[in-house]
Amino acid sequence: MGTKTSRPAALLMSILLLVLLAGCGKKEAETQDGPVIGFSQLGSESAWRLGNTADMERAAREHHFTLMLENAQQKQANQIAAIRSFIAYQVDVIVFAPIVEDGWANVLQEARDAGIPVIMIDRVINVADSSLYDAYVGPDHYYEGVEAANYLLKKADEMGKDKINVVEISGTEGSSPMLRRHQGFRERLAGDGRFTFLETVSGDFLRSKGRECMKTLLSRYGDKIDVLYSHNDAMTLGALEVMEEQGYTPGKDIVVISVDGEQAAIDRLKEGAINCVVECTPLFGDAVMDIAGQMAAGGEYPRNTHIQGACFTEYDDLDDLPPRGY
Ligand code: GYE
Repeated sequence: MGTKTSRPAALLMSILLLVLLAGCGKKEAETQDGPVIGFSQLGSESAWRLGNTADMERAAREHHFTLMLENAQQKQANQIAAIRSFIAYQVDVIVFAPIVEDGWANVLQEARDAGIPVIMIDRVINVADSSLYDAYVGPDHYYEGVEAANYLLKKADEMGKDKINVVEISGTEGSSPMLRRHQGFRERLAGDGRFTFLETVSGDFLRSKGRECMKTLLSRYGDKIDVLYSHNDAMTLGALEVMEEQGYTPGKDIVVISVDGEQAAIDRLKEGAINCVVECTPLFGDAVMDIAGQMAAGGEYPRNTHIQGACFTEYDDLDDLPPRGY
């Protein structure tokens, strides 16, 4: 794969560099030795995302790989441009976290035509030919929705009501966590007559929009709301502020279910303001770099690596939970 310096030649150059740098420490030589990874990160919308970016940078450093990082600031067009620049640069491996599911076929075909392997991380895409990407590393967002519903089923038994009104603040429109967290939740609860789904509004995974969404939902439904299901902690934290400003006690007046597991949300879960946080860890940089290393070396690697999360609820003892790291 690739039109760059051949492996033996690269190896020889590295050895020469190592010999030359032996007297002044070999760290620099090592960092130049590994493959070049072009990484298109989708944005910086949440603590989850910042944690993911930082973990990818750490893992690349520790693997002695060179990471070219482009932040798309929440725009698919920027991601496509970044991937094209990685192709022009002839990186060894392309990694991307797709902001939405649709619209990737052309640029992935270009990467394939250039002979550059592609690792999709975090979110998934909707493409007719799934061989257009070579590997996936990330969570299973459908299962996260199911986990959220599993908690709610238990809570509903405890509540003992025969009518429970649910509102939902969803993530970025057309993104796989938004679509799958919704779908998994709804499918798991389907057929249980206790639940009424009042409305789903999109908060784009942003804390500020989580605030706005909660304001809208409270103005429309007020005291009728029994449960908030929010697709990420950032939006949940914004929504909690609004509930408190309006005199509600989150966790009691309104059952709050969130996804991610960032430190701030776990703190509010321990206080009782959130009832359940489905964990979705962003700390999978090592798995990505291991696969990238194998790809660059022409070795074997798994096509799908699913990162399994836990589910933290008000029923668990969380005293010994280590610091979250994001
Ligand atoms: O839940 C959210 C972030 O794609 C899993 O994106 C990720 C989601 C995560 O903005 O906080």
